[in-house]
Parts: sequence; structure tokens; C-alpha cells
Amino acid sequence: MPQLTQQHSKTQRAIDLEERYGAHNYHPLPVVLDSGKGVFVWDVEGKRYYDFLSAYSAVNQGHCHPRLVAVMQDQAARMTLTSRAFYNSLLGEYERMVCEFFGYEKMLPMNTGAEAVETALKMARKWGYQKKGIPAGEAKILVCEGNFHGRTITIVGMSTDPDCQIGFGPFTPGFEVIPYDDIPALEKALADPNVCAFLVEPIQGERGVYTPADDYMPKAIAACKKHNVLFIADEIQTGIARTGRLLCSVPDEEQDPAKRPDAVILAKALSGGMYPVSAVLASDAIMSVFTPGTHGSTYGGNPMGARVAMEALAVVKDEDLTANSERLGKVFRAEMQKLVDQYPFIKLVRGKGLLNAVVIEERIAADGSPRSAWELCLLMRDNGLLAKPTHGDIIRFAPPLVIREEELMECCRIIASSVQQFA
Ligand code: IF1
Repeated sequence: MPQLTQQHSKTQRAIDLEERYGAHNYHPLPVVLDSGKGVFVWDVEGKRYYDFLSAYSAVNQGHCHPRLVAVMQDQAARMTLTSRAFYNSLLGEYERMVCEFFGYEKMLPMNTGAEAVETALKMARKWGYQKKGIPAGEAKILVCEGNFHGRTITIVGMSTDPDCQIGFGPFTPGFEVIPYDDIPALEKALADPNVCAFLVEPIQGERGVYTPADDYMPKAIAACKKHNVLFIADEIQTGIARTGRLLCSVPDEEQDPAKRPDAVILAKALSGGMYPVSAVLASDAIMSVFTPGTHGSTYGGNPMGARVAMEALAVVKDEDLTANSERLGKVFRAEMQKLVDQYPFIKLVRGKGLLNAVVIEERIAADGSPRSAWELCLLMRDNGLLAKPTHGDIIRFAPPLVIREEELMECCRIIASSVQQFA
């Protein structure tokens, strides 16, 4: 923790309050953010930073996008929550827009990512019993090693990360873990007639932007179709233009249902970081397993979320964020590759679009001080760029998709000079 002088009293006070009154379920980078606009955030001392985390890919449209602020202000004064006990004037419009935007027949609105994942799990099990004929209580769902799908007890029960899981048992039965990016392992597991679904991230974000072979998604989708198993893509972090496509699991132009996920889970950037909004998308045949009283949520499908999400998707389209992400992602990886070539402790850069990560080799410097990803993130913070390590030695770099090339190049210079200081 840097020695904060008196002038940093606002920073220290905020940190102390969280330390005293908040659960310690995070270890944040020592910076206290107070405002944001586009690719920039400012801390309580007035210092400006480039945001290279984007709230874990929730702020794809940039902080406080004026169009999102405007609709939120307008809707806040009109109607925010009705519950689903009644219809509301925006939900149907929102449901149609999301279905047409992503090419699905039906959607079920929820709030957080984990809630949408749980919704998809319930949908898959019910489909397995009603449509596939799996014996009651025997449905199995395949998940991958290194997965991250949220923090509920059912979801952490299928995690392979001890930090997520230890001490929270007993867990929900009916899940089988298979290796990621391994088609033969998937094929073998699919042979079990009680498997109803395969839940997978197109890129494993939390694992460190673990990027599979280019043909993993299409081959896994084909294998699931062959075995009458639902392919469920968790696009909560990879979706909505983040990886240079609208969805990471399937090319935008792919119209053949046999080559598309049976269900897609969205959250985070679905509302541009303004409000918790998530959704599960599927065909009519699959979504029809839900009947009145079988699922719900107080805030799911509320008018505020619907209004903001419609505008957030419109911004993605109008500002062509998918193309910007694809183009600048290539520029970023090329710049990071120069650091890989120059510094032995920068092991590799990987990712798609503007979801990237750099793997740092942890070491002890000549002066005996640790040289880990955390120390590099502190240096980048001092130099005006915010990023955070995951799993110790991996730094994720995910700026808002509205970033301009000249801004990206400035950020690459900040990263390069921080690495030089770090060396
Ligand atoms: C934390 C991670 C990222 C997600 C995927 C579902 C969810 C997430 C692919 C659940 C959420 C967030 C959660 C947040 C940090 C962040 C995270 F490091 F935890 F894993 F992005 F990589 N599927 N990811 O990435 O969505 O319920 O949070 O809305 O829990 O620390 P949520």
C-alpha cells in the first residue's frame, strides 16, 4: 500500500470505511473512483485514468454514455418497476428487440448474470425431462474446467477454483466437469443419455482470457446437436461486441440454427453498465418449458432495465462497436506482442477483439522486491491506466469498446513504459 500523504485523505478515508464496514470479499487495487466518462475514470483526488477493465466488460459503451444517461433519467421519472404481476409498456418491445438483435425466438429477462445462468440451468433440466425424456431427477449438465459462471451455491458447486468453492458445500448435484477446449472429452461425456446441456464460455474470462481453438465452438455445437443436448453459451463477458463479434460463440452471419447455440446468456454490457440487466435467449420450443409460476423475479423485465438495455444495444449498433473492437483488438495485440518479444517475463498476449490478457512471469527483482502482475498494475495505476490481475500472473486488458485508436496507442505507451519501469 503506497504511503498516502495527507493530500490523499479522501482516498484513505474511503478505503478505511470499506475496511471497517464492508465484508472483505474483494482485494481492490488501491484507487478510489468517483466519476467516469467514456474510456476515462477519475479518482477522488481528481486524477484521470484509462479504464482497462470496463467493470469486467460491463461498460462496453463507455462510462455514463450520454444516450444511456438520458433514457435512464427520463424513465426514472416515469416508471421504474411494476413487477410481472402486470404487463408494462416496454417489456414486449425490449423482448422483440433483443430476440431480433441476436437471432432468437424468445427471451427471459433477469437481472444479474448469475440469475440468468441459474435460469438457463433450470430451463435445461426441464427441457431434459419434458422434451428429451430423461428420467426425473437424473438430468446432468456438462461444464468445463476453469469455468466461471457466477457466485451462487449451485454455480460455485460446478467451479474448479477452490477459492470460489471451499466452505460453501454441500452443492447441487447433476453436474459433470470436463476439460475445456477438448472435443474428444466432450464427445465422450455426451454419450451419457442423461446429459441435457453443455454450459460453456466461448472464452474463459476469469481463467485469464483463456482462448480456445478457433474450431472449438462450432465443433462443440455440432457434437451437442448430434447428441440432442442443449448447447448453452455463457456470453455474459464475451458477448455484445466485446470480442469483435456480436456473440463470441457464433459468427454474426451464421443463420443456420443447427450451427448456433441453443441458448445464449447475456448480462453486463446488455445495459452498458447503467443497471443490472440480464437475459436468456432460446427457441420457442425450448423456452416453452417455462409456464406461469415456474420461474420469476421481482425486478426481471422491469421498465427501467428494458429502456436502458434497448438504448445500450442501439448504441452498440449505431457506433459499430463490434467493428471497432475487432479492428483495435488486433492493434492492441500487435503492440503487446512487441513487449513479449522484448521482455522475457512477458510470456504471451491472447484474446479476441478488445478482450485480451498478458501473462506475466512472476519473479524477484535484483533488489529482492517481488515483481508480480499486482506490482505492474500498481505502476500502471500511477501512470494513469487501470487494469487488474486475475489468478496471480495474468493481467486482463479490456477497455470500453468506444476507445479511439489514438487513445489505444497512448495506452499501449503507458503499458510499455510501466513494463520498462517494472523490468
Ligand atoms: C466477481 C470474475 C469476470 C462472468 C461470466 C457469469 C458471471 C460473470 C462469464 C456472473 C461475472 C464478474 C463477477 C465478478 C468479477 C467478474 C469476473 F472474475 F468473477 F470472473 F468478469 F471474469 N458468467 N463476472 O464473467 O455475472 O452475477 O456477476 O452479474 O464475482 O468477482 P454476475
